[in-house]
Amino acid sequence: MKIAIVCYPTFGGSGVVATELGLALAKKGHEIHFITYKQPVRLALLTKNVHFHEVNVPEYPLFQYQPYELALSSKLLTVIKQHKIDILHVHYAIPHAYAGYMAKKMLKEEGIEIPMVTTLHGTDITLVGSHPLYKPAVTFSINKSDVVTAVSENLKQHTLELFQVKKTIEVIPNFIDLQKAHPEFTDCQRSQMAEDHEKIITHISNFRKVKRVGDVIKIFYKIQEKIPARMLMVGDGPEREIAEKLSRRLGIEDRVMFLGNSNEIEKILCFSDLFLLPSETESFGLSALEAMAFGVPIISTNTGGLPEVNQDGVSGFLSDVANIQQMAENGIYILSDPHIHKSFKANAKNVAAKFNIHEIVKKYEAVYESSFSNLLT
Ligand code: GMT
Repeated sequence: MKIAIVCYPTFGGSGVVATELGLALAKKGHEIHFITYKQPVRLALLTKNVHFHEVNVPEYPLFQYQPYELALSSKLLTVIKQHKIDILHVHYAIPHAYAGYMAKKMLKEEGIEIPMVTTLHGTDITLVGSHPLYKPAVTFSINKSDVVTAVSENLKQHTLELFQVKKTIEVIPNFIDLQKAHPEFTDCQRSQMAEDHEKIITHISNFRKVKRVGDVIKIFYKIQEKIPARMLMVGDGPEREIAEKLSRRLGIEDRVMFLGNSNEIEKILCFSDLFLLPSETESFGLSALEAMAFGVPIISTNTGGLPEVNQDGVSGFLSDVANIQQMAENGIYILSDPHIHKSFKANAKNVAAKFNIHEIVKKYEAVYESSFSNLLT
């Protein structure tokens, strides 16, 4: 199949999922066309089956806001026609599903019908999409998609509660390429980050408010009182400065390293002993799944789709949002006994294996097939 994928090219989870899915589909022989404003961060190589089309929005002094949706829908029209694309798969409803629908309408005028699959990722529903300013357009775009998927059961339920959705929403969870977390991966360089007797605790996110990075620092503060440890803060965003200030205020700045955005997530997870994700909400928690695939136990909150990923008492522990004390105690429990740590590490890997990319890609292929019949009815 020839598939056009629209996504955000940045470090966010939805862009990562879209890119990894496209690459996996390309490996299976599908022809993939990524259409977005910048080459996606995880898209290192363009090959025979992987193409990238950049959406340029020309500056014009009249526009206070550059009309990205307009440029995107025009680009979609051009690419779909030129490359005879079979399926349009948009990740993140805003504004991709909206622009996709416009492209579909324009194409129909020219006698071309193409199904649109919309994948909802979370913040497009929970944080942004439900705002009264966007809600009518988001509802419309969801209902005009030929197939709608959500990355967790929780996100599906949330979408049905928040929007008047007339479509069936199919749950296709996010996934992990277990090959990338293979056991013979030896390039860990743990010694660069910590002494042998110290544990390495990691947090990876976009440092937005919803991630509660202040809680990460507070949890780490309590853990390092009991266990020698270092904290790796990976990513960047608006709350980074607050977290940096807090670690200085708590006097642990020499134990907390802010690494910024990284393309070396695999290396970092390879030497991590524990992963903290105390988010306010999380439709899925892809970073937790990535950590689990490397055998890193997870201390997370129990909101959103997190319980579908992190199994309480198995791959890690779940706590109520802001329950810093309990999250710290759970972290200490896992790290303080090598046998317990080992068993949580093995469990984390086993749970992650359920999200094997090969199985999930098959589900998307089935969705693509079904989208043709949806279009015909
Ligand atoms: O919050 C983020 O990390 C970014 C955001 C995005 O849109 O990329 O992530 C959302 O989609 C990810 C991929 O499906 C999910 O793993 C994240 O849980 C979800 N974030 C939230 O729901 C807050």
